[in-house]
Amino acid sequence: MQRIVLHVDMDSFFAALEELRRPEIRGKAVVVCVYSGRTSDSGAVSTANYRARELGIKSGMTIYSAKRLAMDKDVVFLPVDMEHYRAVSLRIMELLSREADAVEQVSVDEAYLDITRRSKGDFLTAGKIGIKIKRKIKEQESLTCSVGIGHNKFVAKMASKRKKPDGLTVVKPEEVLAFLGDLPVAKLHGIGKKTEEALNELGIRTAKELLGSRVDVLFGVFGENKAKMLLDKASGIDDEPVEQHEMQQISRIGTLKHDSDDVDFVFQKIKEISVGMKENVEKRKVAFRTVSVITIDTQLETRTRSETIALTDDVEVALAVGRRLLAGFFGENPGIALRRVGIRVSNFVDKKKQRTLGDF
Ligand code: TTP
Ligand code: MG
Repeated sequence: MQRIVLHVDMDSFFAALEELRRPEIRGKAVVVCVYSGRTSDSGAVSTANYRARELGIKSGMTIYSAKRLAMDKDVVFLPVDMEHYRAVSLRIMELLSREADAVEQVSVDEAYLDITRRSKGDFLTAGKIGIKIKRKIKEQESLTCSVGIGHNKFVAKMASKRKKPDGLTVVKPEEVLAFLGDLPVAKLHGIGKKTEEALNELGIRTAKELLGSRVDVLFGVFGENKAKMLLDKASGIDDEPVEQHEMQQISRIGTLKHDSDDVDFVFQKIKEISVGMKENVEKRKVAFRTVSVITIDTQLETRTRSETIALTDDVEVALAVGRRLLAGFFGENPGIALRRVGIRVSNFVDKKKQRTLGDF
């Protein structure tokens, strides 16, 4: 059957999440930053929304440079909140795993899905799966993403980059050469700055020129392995399988019926959502060492409290620790009401590979 891979990449992920939970900044240029703390403006831009990108602001630049570009304009600068982004990312990855034969998460906002069986190797069906995934993410999280579909990971990745934000690009095997042909070599995923410069020195600027170049010259400059890799990229060849890595944590998050600062009421919710977690812990046959409680307050600020315990596979133990952590949270944050709450177990040991838990 024709292999089909789908690549999903969320649009301006961290900035989109900030806009979502702060209605007052929606529609403005938003820049999310990692502040190093040295001076008030030292650090780097993590991401910028599309509005801010129009001003030339982008990932990786210094906050100082971004502020210069933002001068006199209405631009919102915010610090990163990784805990919040990871919580949403987890939900998206769970959603994706229901839509694929296998999912390989490659970053907080990006994943490859093997959809060969689901699409029966048919690109029209694959395109419909792409539309469905975009709709589900929109419905569940109010977020847009860009999707690329191809016969391997490399083509799928290149396709998702083609139209952003909110794009869907399907590239059939017979279209690959035309699709890649005019792209500058630096746009081919995996070709870095140094390689680009070396290729440019040989007069090679596009994928098509790379394919048309003299193989002996490429071998001479780059060595056989790398030269072959470059030619594979220019022609869209990639045999890497979509590799599903088991997640190193299991968690559940739920929304309270009403905002609350009552330990018993909130804990009841944790108990409720732990049922799904227990099933997963049993299915995966894992034992864990760390229990965390995730709290999201009415201002949508996310905090995590964790405790490391003796190795166990008993979710009841996790619940007892969770209750203690929750009580600790309310003790230290009097008057703060919660909107959502979550529980997580992590720091796994695979029981299948261990003889007895008593070994620990
Ligand atoms: P990307 O997917 O590269 O960027 P993006 O989602 O913000 O924008 P788009 O995909 O629409 O082009 O990265 C995902 C997140 O990772 C991004 O929101 C912030 C973070 N990130 C950094 O912290 N530093 C970086 O240099 C990059 C590239 C991303
Ligand atoms: Mg992205």
